[in-house]
Amino acid sequence: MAETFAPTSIIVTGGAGFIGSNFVHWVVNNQPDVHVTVLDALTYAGNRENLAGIPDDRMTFVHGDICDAALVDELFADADAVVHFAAESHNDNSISDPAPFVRTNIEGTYTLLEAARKHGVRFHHISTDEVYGDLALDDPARFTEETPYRPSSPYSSSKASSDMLVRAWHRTYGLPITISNCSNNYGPRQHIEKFIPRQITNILTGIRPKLYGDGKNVRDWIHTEDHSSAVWAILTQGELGETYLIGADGERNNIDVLHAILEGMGQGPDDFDWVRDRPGHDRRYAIDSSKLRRELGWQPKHTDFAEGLSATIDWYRDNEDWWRADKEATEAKYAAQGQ
Ligand code: NAD
Ligand code: TDX
Repeated sequence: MAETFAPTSIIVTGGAGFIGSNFVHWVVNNQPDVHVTVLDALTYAGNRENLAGIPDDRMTFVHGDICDAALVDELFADADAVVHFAAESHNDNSISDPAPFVRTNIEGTYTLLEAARKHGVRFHHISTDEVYGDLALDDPARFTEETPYRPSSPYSSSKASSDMLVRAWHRTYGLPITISNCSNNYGPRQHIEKFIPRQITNILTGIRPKLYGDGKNVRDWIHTEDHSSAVWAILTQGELGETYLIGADGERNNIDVLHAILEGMGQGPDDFDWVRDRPGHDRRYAIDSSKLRRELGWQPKHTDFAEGLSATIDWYRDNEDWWRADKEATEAKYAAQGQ
């Protein structure tokens, strides 16, 4: 399908994080005419190294906060579009301290929307399937663009709030926006607080993996590179004001994913600990991405989960320098929560 919007200068917020950095690499590798300005506060989750190797003439890195209205205003004066990834992204952190989630996810999105409105910048908002709450394990349904919002955690309710703001700025002010809600991402450079890299790096450091509750919670896994290609398709071909769900038919329960990690790393199937469940733990997420596939012709490439997981395990094994310094503090935080 032909692209209907061809930006040459985009701002990527949160571009030093897991998914944002993957998107920046994807654009640099696939879109030679596009210059990227990354705006990232380099919180505990941001890492400048995630953007290593990108030539200076393709990317400008700005170390700053999306809540800094003066800085955001200055950057938006020269941009065609913003792709907004920056967020506090971890559910467990939102339960122990919701304050930064309200600030970054809601106030930060508001700050960006106001600058976009002033300068006429197109706005693609990155959101999550968690805004739809959860599904029962035996429910044949999957989330669609029509599913009502029913978020469970401080994290998902702050993301739902930001989605509402983006919609309102379109309806009221005519801001050119699109929104995508994606399922659970995996791949290289994901922070080791998250499920898959936490278990891989536990095994690499001699710590037993930790499974919450009964382990039957289902997540719908997608490789982060497929998320990036979908975001580009929506930014350039999506209809203004529309929401697109992104998913790759990757439903799996946590115990099956953990067993795949244990097997792939030479451990026995019982070599893990059951730990305290997450309060309010969503049972199942499942995405129906047929609108995105039908209307924009998008397809995931990484459809073999075993292969993607094995490459992810190799990446953490080969890049211990990237995660080692964070491991002790991350596990100390979990231990204090009984997890
Ligand atoms: P991440 O935590 O790895 O990265 C977040 C990035 O945002 C970091 O680089 C951090 O420094 C930056 N940041 C945080 N607060 C900021 C602020 N106030 N100003 C500027 N920068 C700030 O997150 P991720 O997993 O890459 O998620 C990126 C986006 O994708 C988020 O909006 C998240 O809600 C969404 N999402 C994530 C998943 C997933 O599985 N991880 C799935 C669907 C949607
Ligand atoms: O040690 C663990 N043990 C465990 O059983 C951890 C860290 C998690 N879990 C479970 C909880 C979830 O059922 O694994 C599942 C995945 O957990 P997370 O990696 O924390 O992801 P989740 O809460 O599903 O949210 C993720 O997907 C949607 C991202 O972190 C969000 O940013 C995104 O919006």
